[in-house]
Amino acid sequence: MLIQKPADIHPSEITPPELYARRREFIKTAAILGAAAWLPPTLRGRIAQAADEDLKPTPYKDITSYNNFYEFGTGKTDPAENAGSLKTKPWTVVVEGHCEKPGQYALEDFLASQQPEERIYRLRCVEAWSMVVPWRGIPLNQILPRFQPASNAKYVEFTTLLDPKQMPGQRTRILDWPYVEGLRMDEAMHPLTLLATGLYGKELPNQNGAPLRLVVPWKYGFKSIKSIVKIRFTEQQPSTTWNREIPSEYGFYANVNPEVSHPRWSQNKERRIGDFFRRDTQMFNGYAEQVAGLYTGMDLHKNF
Ligand SMILES: Nc1nc2c(c(=O)[nH]1)N[C@H]1C(S)=C(S)[C@@H](COP(=O)(O)O)O[C@H]1N2
Ligand SMILES: [Mo]
Repeated sequence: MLIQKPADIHPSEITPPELYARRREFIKTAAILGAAAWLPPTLRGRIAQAADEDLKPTPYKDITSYNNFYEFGTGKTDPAENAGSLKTKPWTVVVEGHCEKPGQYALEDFLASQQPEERIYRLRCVEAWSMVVPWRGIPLNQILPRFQPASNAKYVEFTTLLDPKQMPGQRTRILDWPYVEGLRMDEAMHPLTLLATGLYGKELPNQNGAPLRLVVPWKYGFKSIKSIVKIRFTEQQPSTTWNREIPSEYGFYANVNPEVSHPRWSQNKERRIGDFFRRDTQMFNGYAEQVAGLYTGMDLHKNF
């Protein structure tokens, strides 16, 4: 696939990274610098720069104009052009499956007026491009317990709105609509897993999955399902859109893994939108320290 020529970055579009950077990232940078203290100043400077660069938010313009949202077309600029007409208010989320409190919830009730957090995450697409997004969202583990999942709820399935009138892509058969994704319960409950309601401190633009979109930063972007209308607790592993479409290429787990190639291309490098050179892809997209434990004892070549 083609990578667009990076757009010019206007200083006015750059929100100071420190507004969004999490404390943990500061600590990480501090740790890296601490460890680098004995290095010659020039090299130390370069390492500091690398740590900052790694989480420097991609410009708002790029995050909101270079998208994957097949419900609005398969081109990268289609969602920004076509998603404007999606009606996101009012919005209802259906909760069903193995839980004590199933039902239809108005979005506000579903979120239970919880205070969203601002978090900067890397987003790595399976097509080997990446960006850094300052999300606004609520950790999924603050939402799911309210529905009291049963002990046999082993997985969570997420479904996107099905409405061919509003979503022109659904009038074609490029995918088996509606878009469905899923997580194992422990992945869904991991503190990094977010239900995003915004980015750059603003409401989520439609092309980025308004009004509610999943963000699982250690997995390939296709797990981050957009415009969610249904959450279902299941006992069996859900059948997910891309896995159903091409099982040899897209696994259920879809953890970012530079050691496991896609059948048609390597996954060990990525191009950050706006960069010229490619950079190394990190295990679990750089979140190994936090999430590797979820997969101990699993063969990640088989469970790709
Ligand atoms: N409903 C739905 N969700 C989706 C997609 C889609 O086509 N439909 N594309 C996925 C893919 S492949 C990626 S890389 C990310 C892109 O998110 P972004 O456009 O906000 O960068 O959304 C994911 N979520
Ligand atoms: Mo993707």
